Amino acid sequence: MSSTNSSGDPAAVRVVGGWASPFVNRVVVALKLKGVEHEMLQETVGKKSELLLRSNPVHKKIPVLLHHGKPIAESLIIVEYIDEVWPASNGAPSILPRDPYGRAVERFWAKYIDDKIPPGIRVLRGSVEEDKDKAAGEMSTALQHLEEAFVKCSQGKQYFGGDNIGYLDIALGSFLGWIRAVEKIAGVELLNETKVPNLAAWADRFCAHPAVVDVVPDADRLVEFTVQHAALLRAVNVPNCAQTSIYRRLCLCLPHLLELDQPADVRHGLLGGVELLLFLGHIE
Ligand SMILES: N[C@@H](CCC(=O)N[C@@H](CS)C(=O)NCC(=O)O)C(=O)O
Repeated sequence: MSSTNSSGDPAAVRVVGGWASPFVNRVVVALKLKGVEHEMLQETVGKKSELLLRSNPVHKKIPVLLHHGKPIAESLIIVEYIDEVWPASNGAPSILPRDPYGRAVERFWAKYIDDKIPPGIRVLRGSVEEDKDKAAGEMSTALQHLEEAFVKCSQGKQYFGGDNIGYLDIALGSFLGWIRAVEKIAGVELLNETKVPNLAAWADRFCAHPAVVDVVPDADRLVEFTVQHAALLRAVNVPNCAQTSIYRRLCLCLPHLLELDQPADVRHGLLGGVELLLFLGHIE
């Protein structure tokens, strides 16, 4: 659960999310930028809540923003909604540019980011079985284009949005933890200071911003998350496993294993149990 100042009733704004999701982090950064008080409802990995299924019945994905109980899904749509409902005031910046052309340009690049970055991350973290070299090459090309976009949009200032974080900063910045994590997991260089110097310097500035620093997780935490998630998927992904007592035991430990507040030694202990079952051949 988290909250920031302003806007009165804490239940007025709730986010159905999860700490490791870059899409959720977009919403949280936007709310923090605007100083909007909100409540985080953390979903458990591997188990969708009734609230999520009810609030986003089409995609069943996080994030969902609940504003006075009304659900809004899709991270970029939510960010635009936040910008409209809480317009620039008292130091809270505007997220999208004011002029229609500027908005069109930023929406173009935000769509490009969503088309290119998440699929590459999925391959490089190993959740999709595809050619990793090809994925790394495609991500590097995308980052090269985004380096050029940064130079044009920022016009010599600190962020895509100029003097403050804007729409494209949020759209791309939410992936920075994962980009750095997959660099470690796959042993590739993506945000390379030689190839994309402006983007590399922007990435450090973005992650240090007060609206971001506690939101976008660091690479090591995401690497640990990836290892645990992969072990669980291996464990539960066996034919007829739902009939087995092992599966039932995994279902008991799975919701706890990846939770944010679980101490690392407890998570490691549970993971060790899963690995031992794998080793003993109870599950493949
Ligand atoms: N286009 C969506 C993507 C959301 C998304 O992929 N969320 C992931 C978590 S990072 C999710 O809920 N996955 C669960 C699933 O696919 O069933 C957005 O921008 O909000």
